[in-house]
Amino acid sequence: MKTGTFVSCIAWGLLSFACAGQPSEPPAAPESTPPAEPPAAPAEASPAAEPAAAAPAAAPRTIEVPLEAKSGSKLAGKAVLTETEGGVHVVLTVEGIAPGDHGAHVHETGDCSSPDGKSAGGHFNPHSKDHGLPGGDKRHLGDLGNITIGKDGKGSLDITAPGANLKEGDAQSFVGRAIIVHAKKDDGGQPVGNAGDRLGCGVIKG
Ligand SMILES: [Cu+2]
Repeated sequence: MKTGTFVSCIAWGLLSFACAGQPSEPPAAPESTPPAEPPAAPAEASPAAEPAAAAPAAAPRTIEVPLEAKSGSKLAGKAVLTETEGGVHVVLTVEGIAPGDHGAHVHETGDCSSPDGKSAGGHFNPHSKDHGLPGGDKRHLGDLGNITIGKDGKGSLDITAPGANLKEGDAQSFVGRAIIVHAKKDDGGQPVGNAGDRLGCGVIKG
């Protein structure tokens, strides 16, 4: 072997070695990067949540209205109002006033602040009808007739006011108005039944 060949071989060997040693593989890092995994199971809409939120309570709406004494009376009591298919069912219970009949109405303004109860305004009468007693077509929407008080000073009235409701903001709603119990009987006369002073007042709050 001539020296030249030897050198060549060495050179080739070195070259080969160098070539072989040349790290020709692509860097491991990029390939070894794990493919982005899909995010952990996406939160699927809970099937129970939606129907539960969509179904409002079916119970009829009931509002309890405590009455405050007015015009120096000793009246105590409350009204319980429930919206029904036929109107607003009113159960009025009162004590502490003289035996006999006392006019009861829903008045237009939910304000019982004045000592005589007149802050509650006139009868609730959104259809501008004549005043009347229950049972007739001629009536204010807020006309409830009379509550009869016994010798013990106690009495109750159970009546449904047709056409009224307890919906917020509705033109025929009793919400935001006031219940008044008067000193005298509502005789059905115009314009408001001659029922006299206001002995009790309660704001119908929604
Ligand atoms: Cu009245």
